[in-house]
Amino acid sequence: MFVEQEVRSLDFTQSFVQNQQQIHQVQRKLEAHTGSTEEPNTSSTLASNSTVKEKELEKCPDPSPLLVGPLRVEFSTPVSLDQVRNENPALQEGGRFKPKDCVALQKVAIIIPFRKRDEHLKFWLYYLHPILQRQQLDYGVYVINQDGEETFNRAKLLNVGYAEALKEYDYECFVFSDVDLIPMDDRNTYKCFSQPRHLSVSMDKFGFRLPYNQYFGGVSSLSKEQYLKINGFPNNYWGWGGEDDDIFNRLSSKGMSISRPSGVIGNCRMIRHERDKQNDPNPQRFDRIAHTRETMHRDGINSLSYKVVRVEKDQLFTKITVDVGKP
Ligand SMILES: [Mn+2]
Repeated sequence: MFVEQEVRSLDFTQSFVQNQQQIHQVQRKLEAHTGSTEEPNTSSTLASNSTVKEKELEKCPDPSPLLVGPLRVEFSTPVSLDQVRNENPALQEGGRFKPKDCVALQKVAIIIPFRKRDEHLKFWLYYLHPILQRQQLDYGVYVINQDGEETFNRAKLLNVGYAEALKEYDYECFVFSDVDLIPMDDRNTYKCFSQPRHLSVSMDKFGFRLPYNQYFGGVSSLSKEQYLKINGFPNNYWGWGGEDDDIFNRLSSKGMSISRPSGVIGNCRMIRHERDKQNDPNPQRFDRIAHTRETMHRDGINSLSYKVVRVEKDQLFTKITVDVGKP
């Protein structure tokens, strides 16, 4: 069972200012380690080099000493991709990073279901890349873009992200994040725990509380083992809602419980937006949720089918455009 340390009461204004200074120090440290091009950017060379290095390097300390705590998060000033690229020079093609001085505790694929939310994605990249680097994770960012104009299918896109990320690298942990959710504290580590983790526990949208105890939406993490134990996620939730409750049902039917960060560590902000087109509430969701236990063994990663339309590699992310079919 996971027990998080109690959070001290903090003077937020003061700690923000302090944090900004610390962040700049950390950023300089990260930059000091880049600039060399000794490693050609091919996956086979990277893999063999890192095997040699990992024998010499020690494991990164847990928690990371680079963490600064509460963060200021706001969306009034737009950010550009070039700005984010310039501010994160340690990133490798495809939105990949691993710490240079120690072996990351986990290899984490971050999966973002996506369609026409470029403005949100910029904020996500702007805030998350520095946080994930300070958390000293060996990570990659995968934006899974649903092609076409059919009804949105969040959970199927998450399954696609799991499958596609594993084709690239030996990830052991998967963080599934909505594109519009930003953590307000970098101690909320985007990694996996002994139980499935719900990371977006106190969203501003819900008055910084859980909307209900079984809520598993927003941002969550599952180890590869936890994910396979539940046969991944459902592929047949078209439109808004229900798929997160289905995932919760899968987890609880397999005897797992939900781990969550405590106190202010779980605070996060959602970027305000109107409801997307082709993502109306799914009227079938209640009926589907009621039958998760019967359907989960035939509907999941074992029944996943899709077509990759396009793969784009940016310094900040790997964008995979997929045809997931229609209801
Ligand atoms: Mn939203």
